[in-house]
Amino acid sequence: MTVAHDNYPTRLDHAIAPVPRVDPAVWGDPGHGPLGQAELDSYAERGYLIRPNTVGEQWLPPLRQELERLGAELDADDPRVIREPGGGIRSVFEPHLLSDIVGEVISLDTVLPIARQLLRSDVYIHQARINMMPGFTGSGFYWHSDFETWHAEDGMPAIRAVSCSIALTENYPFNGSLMVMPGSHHTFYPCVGATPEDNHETSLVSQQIGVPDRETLTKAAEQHGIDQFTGPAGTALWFDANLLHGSGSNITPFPRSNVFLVFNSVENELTAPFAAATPRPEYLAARSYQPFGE
Ligand code: 6CS
Ligand code: FE
Repeated sequence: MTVAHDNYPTRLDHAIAPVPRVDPAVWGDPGHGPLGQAELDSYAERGYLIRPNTVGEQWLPPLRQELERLGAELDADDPRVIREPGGGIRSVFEPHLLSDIVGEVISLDTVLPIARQLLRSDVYIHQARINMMPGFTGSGFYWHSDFETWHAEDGMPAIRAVSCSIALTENYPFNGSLMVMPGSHHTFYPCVGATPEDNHETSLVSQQIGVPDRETLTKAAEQHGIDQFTGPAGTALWFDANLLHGSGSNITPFPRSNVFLVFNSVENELTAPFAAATPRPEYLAARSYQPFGE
């Protein structure tokens, strides 16, 4: 059996130097979708792109009502519902399968064509979630690369996935808005520490494994700086799977609720985990999917 070569070693027993990214940051060109050359160049360089009005005003009240409904209707012990230690809901996974309207957002002209263009292929939802970041109790997300987890624990071979985070409430500078290190996606930061069994049962609240050490984060922040994603509800932040990002806690009364749609290329389907004994559940990492119609 051929073992896929691992370009991105991580969860090691000793530290190794950062690894230059092997995969392109952008796979398509202006002829493949709605983004022009300038936007593609900016995304390739910085690892993210902000697109205002991705969902129009008319979508927001029904989407917010769906958040309320999902929070109220899902069983308390449903594993797709992650709760905040201080109370309230932190995340709901698979919202696109639980809510028709969230599912419809995926196929909007302002969403699906951009994912296909950036990844230059048909795409499927690797993971979708609503991060509620509730007022007063929203605890943050420590610095990490999503791809590091998706590679180590889900078996994602290449960096050919993109997240589309759509603000459902105003993302202010002060209510736990997403911070990114622009350009950090060009480097893969191997992490030290083996993946514990059933790691996702704790990592979705507080990620301890698969996060770069402070020296690495300090160098990355000094090299790249830190940008903050703020904007009105309806705005989308597209960001590369390997971009270092995180968010602070939210002690304001104003929730920062975003829906995250993670698109993976159909050319980049999951294999066996590269650094975990067993794959994570389907609601975190889809292994069966329906391609989207044209
Ligand atoms: O483990 C994951 O897949 C999730 N963890 C974080 C902190 N971001 C990406 C994703 O939601
Ligand atoms: Fe993340």
